[in-house]
Amino acid sequence: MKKIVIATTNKNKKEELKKLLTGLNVKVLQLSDLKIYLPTVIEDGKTFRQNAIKKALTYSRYIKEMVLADDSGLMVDALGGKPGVRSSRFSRVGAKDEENNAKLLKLMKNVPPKKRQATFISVAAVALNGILLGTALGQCKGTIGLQPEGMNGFGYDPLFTPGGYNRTFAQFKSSFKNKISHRAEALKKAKTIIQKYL
Ligand code: ITT
Repeated sequence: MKKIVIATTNKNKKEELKKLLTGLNVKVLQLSDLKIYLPTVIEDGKTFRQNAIKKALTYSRYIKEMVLADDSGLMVDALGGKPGVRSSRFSRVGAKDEENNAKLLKLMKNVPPKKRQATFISVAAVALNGILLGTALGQCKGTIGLQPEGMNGFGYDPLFTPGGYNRTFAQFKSSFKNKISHRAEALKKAKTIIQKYL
């Protein structure tokens, strides 16, 4: 059976990606399964796509199996698209999710409920032996709440209510988030790319 490596250092993303890959006839590995040297990838791209490609290509030069990377984040309309590619380090490098959420709420303190639209973005990139096989974009539109709600998920999930629903991602079960999320949409397309090389 062919193998694919989920190239992320974020354990929550890893769990979601693993579930979203089900159905493919492939053995899923994570970076910690590989007993090899792996470099730290500096995410200095201006777009999610640039960062996703950089992660997939960099890791795939060290890993012999196919590599799947994800670059993702939240774009808030009232903040001109911030935190964007800086989502994981919005308040500081190495910030905890709670710190990033607190910064977001502070910046949005005077933004009324009707103007709190935001979009979660995920770009998946697939690479093999230093060659990019493809990228896939997923988006999920919603709104930012006035306070964190819910205990599930990670990152900005307690603040994000997907359009058409009245609960945050953190209040839904992961199985439901994995049906409607930005990452679900990106992975559905990425699976078509992966399938061609199995
Ligand atoms: P890797 O680069 O190793 O994959 P990372 O956590 O640095 O791990 P990103 O650079 O893609 O990954 O940053 C993603 C950040 O965007 C993440 O830390 C969250 O703050 C936010 N984010 C992305 N997807 C999310 C989701 O589904 N729910 C909540 N927050 C999310």
